[in-house]
Amino acid sequence: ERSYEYIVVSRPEPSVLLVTLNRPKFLNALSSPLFKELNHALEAADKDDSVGAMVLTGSERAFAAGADIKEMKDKTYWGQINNLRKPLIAAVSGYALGGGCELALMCDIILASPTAKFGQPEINLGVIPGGGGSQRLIHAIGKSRTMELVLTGRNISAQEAAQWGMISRIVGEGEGEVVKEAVKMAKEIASKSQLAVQAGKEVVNAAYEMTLAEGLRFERRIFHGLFATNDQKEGMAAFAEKRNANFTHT
Ligand code: CO8
Repeated sequence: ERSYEYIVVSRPEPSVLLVTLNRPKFLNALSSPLFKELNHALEAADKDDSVGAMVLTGSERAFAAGADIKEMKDKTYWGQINNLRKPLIAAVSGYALGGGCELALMCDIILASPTAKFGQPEINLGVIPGGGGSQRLIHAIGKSRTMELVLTGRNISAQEAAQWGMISRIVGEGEGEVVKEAVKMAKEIASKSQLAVQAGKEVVNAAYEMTLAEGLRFERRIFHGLFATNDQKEGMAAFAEKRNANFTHT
């Protein structure tokens, strides 16, 4: 355990880790020290058997307004979030711009409050997205809309992001609603077989890297592999016996 300066880590449920970005004065601009702490906390939770799923959020005003423009030097620390085996849910309120939008896109599921604003304003700084935005947006919202965001730097509302399929859905009105909903979802995910959850995440993500034929073979192989687990036997027995499954994650 260590204490953090730029993030707040809590356990709103025994099985859920909540990470709150905490540089409110700078709209959670993603500095290297912040990113180091974020990576440290997420990696520790990924290894912690008591954590089933994670939620990442910011403040009401900003999820994150981008990489720290005033710093912008060593940016080699983004990759690690992609290596997490456990699901990470983004709960977005306010600005998710530039690196903040890219950080949300690195998460497995995005929930947003009605105040959320997404965008890739790098073009206004004389650069382009550098944290995967151009590539991940293509998968999420298609070419024309990605081009529009990347080339004009315009922000889109939560409403547009939902219509465009970039986020799962818009949650509630009240302050903190989106975090509550994300924690609820994380708790539900954490109640499943963690072997199946991690397998599900792995095969969905494989679609980014593989052809359809390769992806179908990969899915089939992982699916068959799960039949060697106790959780598969328990899950199917519980269904037949009309009771809740008691997964042991083995
Ligand atoms: N970096 C550093 N500081 C920031 C950032 C940022 N991205 N965003 C806001 N801040 C600071 C402001 O400078 C201000 O600080 P101060 O009080 O010392 O002046 C404070 O936060 C509050 O911000 P504002 O006063 O500007 O608040 P407003 O409500 O007026 O405006 C905006 C909010 C519209 C969000 C505005 O702050 C803004 O435009 N921010 C910058 C958005 C942006 O351009 N983001 C993209 C950054 S580039 C990037 O993310 C590239 C990622 C590359 C990843 C590479 C990986 C390898």
